[in-house]
Amino acid sequence: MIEDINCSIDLTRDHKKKSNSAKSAAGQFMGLDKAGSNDQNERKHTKNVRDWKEVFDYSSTGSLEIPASDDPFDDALLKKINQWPENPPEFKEASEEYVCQTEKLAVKLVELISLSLGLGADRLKGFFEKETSFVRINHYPPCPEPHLALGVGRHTDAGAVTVLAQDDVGGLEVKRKTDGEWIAVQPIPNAYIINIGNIMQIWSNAEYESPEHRAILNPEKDRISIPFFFNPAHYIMVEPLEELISDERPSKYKAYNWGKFFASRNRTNLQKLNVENIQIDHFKVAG
Ligand SMILES: O=C(O)CCC(=O)C(=O)O
Repeated sequence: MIEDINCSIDLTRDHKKKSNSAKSAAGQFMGLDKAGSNDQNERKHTKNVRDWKEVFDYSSTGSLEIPASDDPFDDALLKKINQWPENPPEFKEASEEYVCQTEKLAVKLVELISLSLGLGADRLKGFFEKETSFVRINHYPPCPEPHLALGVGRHTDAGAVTVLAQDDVGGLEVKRKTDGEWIAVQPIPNAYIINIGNIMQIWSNAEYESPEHRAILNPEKDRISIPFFFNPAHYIMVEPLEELISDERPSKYKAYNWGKFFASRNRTNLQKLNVENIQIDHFKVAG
């Protein structure tokens, strides 16, 4: 898949124009989002800082149904439909096959995590019935001043679990909790990196923890990484599972609506708001 994507970077250039014009017309498509745009709506941010990358997103089910805004009083939903470039012609089929297989792995992982928490394998299955999962193909162009920018700024993944493929260039770093050092995650051929996301941290009442990570840049080489974000339905209220709450281990988090959280993370006017994007710490129970 990574090799195929590398060959496709240039071939998808013509897709950018179509993708971007469709998005600005209707605001309801997935597809390409680029690093070099001056358009506020085309920018990807992490923690209110511009990322040095371009991305191609597609959902595992053909479309994503998510809240239109993070306003809690706004019930409107937005359906974002997958968009595909005409070239290379096999890109759509290969990408759909990729997400189909990756999703099977994610389902298995969630079952195993559930068992590890002393719950039934299917305990979490229902949350994913109208899932909002998607694949993101990250392309990090070479950066002439890599120490002045980041491919993706430090963040934890918002969803349940992430299955991440990366090429052999390297750049992913994970923060070591004990001393705050950034540790390089060396690429291993044909191996995935599995990230626990915020939702799993909360469902497990902090038995699992989502690691902070970021992607640094290379001065000479392009880099590709492909996370699959396994996310529940937008209407799910995320809160610790009742089986994991006890007098000895009270609930550590307040409930929140996943769709609204997702919409908030994805809002594009962070610079105007002058705030960092929302973190799960906002939902931590005090004490
Ligand atoms: O490029 C990477 O290795 C990490 C990507 C990532 O963390 C993300 O897209 O959220």
